[in-house]
Amino acid sequence: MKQLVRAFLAIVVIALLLQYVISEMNSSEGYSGGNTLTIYNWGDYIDPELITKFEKESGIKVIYQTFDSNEAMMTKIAQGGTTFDVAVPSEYAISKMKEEHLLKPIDQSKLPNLKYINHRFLNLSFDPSNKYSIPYFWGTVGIVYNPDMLHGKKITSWNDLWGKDLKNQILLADGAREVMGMGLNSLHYSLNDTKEAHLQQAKQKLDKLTPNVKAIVGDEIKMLLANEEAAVGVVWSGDASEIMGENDKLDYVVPEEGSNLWFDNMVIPKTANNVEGAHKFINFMLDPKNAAQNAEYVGYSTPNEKALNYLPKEIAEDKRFYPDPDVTDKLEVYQNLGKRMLAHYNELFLEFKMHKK
Ligand code: N2P
Repeated sequence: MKQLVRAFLAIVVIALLLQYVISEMNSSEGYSGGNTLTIYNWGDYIDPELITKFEKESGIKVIYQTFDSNEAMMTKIAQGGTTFDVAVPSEYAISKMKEEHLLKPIDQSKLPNLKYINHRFLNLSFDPSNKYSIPYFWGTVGIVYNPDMLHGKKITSWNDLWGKDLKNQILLADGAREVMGMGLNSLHYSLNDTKEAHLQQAKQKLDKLTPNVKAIVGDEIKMLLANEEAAVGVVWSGDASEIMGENDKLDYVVPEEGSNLWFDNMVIPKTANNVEGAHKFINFMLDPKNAAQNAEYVGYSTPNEKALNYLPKEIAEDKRFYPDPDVTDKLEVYQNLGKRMLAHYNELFLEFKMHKK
């Protein structure tokens, strides 16, 4: 009898343990349901205090996960097995996700704070009428550099980066579109070019940059540049603004050959479990005070017109990070080049990375 009781207890313990392990696995894989909300965002892209504030205000528990490229994020969502409620892709990725039926429509009647978004950031071609996406941050791609480390040299163009004086001095953001875009733009081609000959030329040109490239890195690029581990970085504007907050010797320039203008928007993936909570969170992030707090914390530019009133003047009026429409009109937004061409861009970028190693 004793043995039977022991065996029974052992089974109960094992069953409980299994249940615990499964629930842990689910939560780490973006499981949400009940009163939880799973958010999938870029690394270093939110003030953690805002998550706590949202949890307190809404009574919803947030599970927060990060990604470091649109490609990684899309693969994960397309694979299934996750239940992300909110994600933050960039424009070409939003267009691709729409095409692949990976997004749920957004109910704008649940977003009273949408009125604070500047019209310049609404109804853009990747999502006319904002049926699937709501602005979060925007910016450019450019060069952050340390004139002191370059003996006072000013950088103004992509082609400056190929100079012999920059040996082992450049850090590149780890993005396929960004690096390929730099190669294409440096040859005065569009960063949405699809001609094979142009792409090959861009790849060859990038390979020639290799001696000057110290590393291709993720979010640590900010710390490395602020600590003067390298003199030059190819970065998203918001990262530049954060780095310059740490080290005031640095400057940021959008190269004269042209560059990228990008938009990161909040979306509700098809796999969402808590659509109601997702709308609450999106509306919370659209609140001008929250949007300003977020922009000040992460260094990126807010599309929220009213939030600008809550930002320190030196941030809101810095034209390097809040360029006027006549400047941004000259930049290019990444187009959704189609599944095959996007995969080809990735391949070329990976080959460049291998060449670098
Ligand atoms: C934040 C990265 C922002 C990406 N770490 C810009 N699309």
